Amino acid sequence: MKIKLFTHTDLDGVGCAIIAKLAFDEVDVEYCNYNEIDQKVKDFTGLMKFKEYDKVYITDISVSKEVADLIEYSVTEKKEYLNRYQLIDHHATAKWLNEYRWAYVDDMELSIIPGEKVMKSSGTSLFYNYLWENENANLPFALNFIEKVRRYDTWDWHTIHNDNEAKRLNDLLYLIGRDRFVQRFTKDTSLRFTEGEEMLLEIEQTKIDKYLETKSKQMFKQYFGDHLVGVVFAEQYQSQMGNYLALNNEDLDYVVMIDVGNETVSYRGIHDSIDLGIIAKSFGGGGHPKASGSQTHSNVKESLWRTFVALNK
Ligand SMILES: [Mn+2]
Repeated sequence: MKIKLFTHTDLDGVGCAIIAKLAFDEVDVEYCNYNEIDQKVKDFTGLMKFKEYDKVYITDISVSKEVADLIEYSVTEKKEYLNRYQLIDHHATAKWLNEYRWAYVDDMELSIIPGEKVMKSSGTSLFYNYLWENENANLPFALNFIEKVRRYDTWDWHTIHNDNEAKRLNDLLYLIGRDRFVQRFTKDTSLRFTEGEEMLLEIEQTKIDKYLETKSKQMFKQYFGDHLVGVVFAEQYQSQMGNYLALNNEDLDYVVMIDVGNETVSYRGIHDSIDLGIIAKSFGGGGHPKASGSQTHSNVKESLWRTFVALNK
């Protein structure tokens, strides 16, 4: 089977790439950010590139209504294309896509923990279970790897399990890079870190601790509507930082991390009463109630410069 995979760039999206490579012989992976996915899938579909593949998967990320309609229109042209696309996502903000027969979006799934019925889902776990049930794929047993990815992505590692291994798995991805990470876990899905990996992780943790401390000092507090928001400019470790800052500043409703260089904004919170998925959506982004993201405007860098010049005149 020749597979095309559009997947997200984070650990959960990369986890989907690993699952695809475990399940199929030939996989063309395209990693996409929220701001790229629509254009990439649109071009691919518009140029009828799906004809070159047995199956096209879109995992851990979703497409706009316009692109969804384009897919729908393209696959109904011929009967053989009807099942060519499959989108699998776990972001609650994408649930509306379930009206398309090729989309499967669920933010919850059956729990692997005895006594608990449901748990938050992840792209990787939904994709693995989907392939297991629907594609008869020859998948190895990778439950531990999948569960660590899920725990990291849903932040369950922190809020429920206190599972540092899940966090270290994510650290390792950014330390060794996407391609090496995919290669490493396609070969061996076990989480026994090698001596070299252990050392990298240890050095990294020292760096992270220092960075969080610095950013904590740089953060400023601002009202946005009724909410008191902590704002920080940061280019790294947004997930850990958001959680760290939210936990250490109980007066804050949530934390906003702006990465000017990459033109991204991350929202993190710990309060049940605030849905950051909705707040990010109002800025053209999306995500979960306690962790979401959007893009900055592409002229933010220039406006910062202009403001700086104006203020110093
Ligand atoms: Mn995910």
